[in-house]
Amino acid sequence: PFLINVIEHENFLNGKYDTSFIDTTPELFNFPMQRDRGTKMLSYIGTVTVNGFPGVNKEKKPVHAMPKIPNVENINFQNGTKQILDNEGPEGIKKFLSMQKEVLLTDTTFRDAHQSLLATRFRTNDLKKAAEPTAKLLPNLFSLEVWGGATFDVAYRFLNEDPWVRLHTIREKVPNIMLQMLLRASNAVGYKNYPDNLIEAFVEKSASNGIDVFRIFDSLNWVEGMKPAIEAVLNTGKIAEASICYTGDILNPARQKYSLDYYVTLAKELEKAGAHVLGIKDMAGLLKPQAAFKLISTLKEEINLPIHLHTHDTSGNGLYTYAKAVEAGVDIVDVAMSSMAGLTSQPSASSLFYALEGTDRKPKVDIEALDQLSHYWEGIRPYYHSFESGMKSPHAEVYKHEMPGGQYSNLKQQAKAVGLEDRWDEVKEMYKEVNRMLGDIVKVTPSSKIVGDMALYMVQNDLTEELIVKNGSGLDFPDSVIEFFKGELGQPYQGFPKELQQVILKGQKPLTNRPGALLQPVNFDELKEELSKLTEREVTELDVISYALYPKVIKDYLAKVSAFGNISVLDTPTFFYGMRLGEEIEVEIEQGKTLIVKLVSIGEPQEDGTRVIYFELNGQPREVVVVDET
Ligand code: 3PY
Ligand code: ZN
Repeated sequence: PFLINVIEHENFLNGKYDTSFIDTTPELFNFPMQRDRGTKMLSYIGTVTVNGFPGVNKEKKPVHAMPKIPNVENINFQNGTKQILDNEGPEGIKKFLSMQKEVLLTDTTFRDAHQSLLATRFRTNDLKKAAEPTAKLLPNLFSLEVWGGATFDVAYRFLNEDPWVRLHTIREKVPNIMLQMLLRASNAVGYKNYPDNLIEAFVEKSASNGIDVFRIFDSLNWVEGMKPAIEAVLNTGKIAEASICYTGDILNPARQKYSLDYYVTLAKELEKAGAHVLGIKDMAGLLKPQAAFKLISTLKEEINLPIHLHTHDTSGNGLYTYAKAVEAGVDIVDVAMSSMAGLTSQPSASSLFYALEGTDRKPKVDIEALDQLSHYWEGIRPYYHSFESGMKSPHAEVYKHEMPGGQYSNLKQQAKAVGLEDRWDEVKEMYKEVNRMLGDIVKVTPSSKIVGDMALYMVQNDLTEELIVKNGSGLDFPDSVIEFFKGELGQPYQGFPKELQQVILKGQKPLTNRPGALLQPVNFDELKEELSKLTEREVTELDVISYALYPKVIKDYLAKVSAFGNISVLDTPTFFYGMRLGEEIEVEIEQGKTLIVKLVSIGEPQEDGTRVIYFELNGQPREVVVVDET
């Protein structure tokens, strides 16, 4: 299948992406404002039926078996970590962790698992149905990772839904387990450094709208760059899980830039900065089992914080790494429900459960519950099959190129888009080479993108390091690479390679300070006024924060909302494929208000490029006109 996984694509990140039928057909928005919700929804269904959905294979709407939602009607919520945090604060959580002999689990199915396997495409409509069952069936989880990372902009950009609403929805259904998010420190949930006051406001609102645990990382492990985010989280009274990103190999004598000492020093700095929990974020899955044992046992001696380990199972060794980490005393590990685990995602919760049988660290979870939840996700996953990466088996090569799981398929798509599909092996080799040229940097969003962009650029232009140094003044380097060398993402460990920096910057002076401290603070009142002009609905503080982070994305999102209304209520197959002729669906547009929609027929294309689509809405005939983009 042809997959378009664009979120890391340069054009996309520069806002040059193609929102095809929406951007190129302004007449889509020429509807009278008073159009009712039903008609707006029919316009969406008609449009997607005729034109398809960006990135979804153009095929007949598949028929799926109904995913089985675990029935938890007769089960009560048990108190969990959320109550401990609310009653006793972060210190209460630390105390609780110190008393557990069993390893605790974070379920990543609602965030990283689908970010890593399905280009972050899970919709709130599917997530929300698993939220209450998860909360009731797995009350002993440490946390549910549900937000942050790429989920924020993908929700607006591709799913036409509001990530804040997702947070509220899940929070309402999960009163007993802490909700966790991934925060890219000064990059928040974006790809660049933002002004400090925006980071503060974003963290404050994330906390007051439901986030309990903030996993904070910097893409260069630059503690200076993490401090404002850590500070902001400490001010909310929630959990600051400051994280080390793991790269290299502490066991390899030839790769000692990132040595055991390096990580211990970093961990101590994070402890000093006020972290409640130390996160070890192994974003590419490079932490080998014996290295995990050594790292965790050393950190357990050197610092006085609970340790939360995150890995990706790309190499196939994830579970072995966890087993060794558990042996070394790790407090919490990240897992996904089986049907959403493995490969570039996290190791499976059920597999870990069985692997630890016979030890006193076996997690306190109900294996039947894990199975039931896994069956639900197994039923949901096929809805998103167009977004599968195509990786079918463990990929131990990751130890060589060190590409984060989420980047692998993206970069492959980018390579394909610029005609380098046949040279993919060269691109992987070049990725490794560029990492070396850049001085061996930590590679995780957004620093990983710099390495990827440069690798593609070099392969495409048949460049070597030598040619770059020789002919650099005449070369037009990728923007992300220039920004990196300018210091706009912060400072890499042991600094920039000076010669290459001079070549790339062509005389410009790099920053040595923290970029966020130099950026103009965001004027929220001004933005609110600006945003109010773009929408007829009332603008909230949350909208303003989103707008400050992603102005163009929010503008596009609001335009889609005014054309189509709230389409997050549609079931996922209808959302991606529209309807079959003669099909009838029910759409609950709000609690207790259901529309019955039947697609009666699709008119022939007219001279002006439109088609009339004939529906029945609650038994009454309705027509909508859509632009045929095919
Ligand atoms: C993100 O920043 O989205 C990540 O998941 C990095 O690993
Ligand atoms: Zn991850």
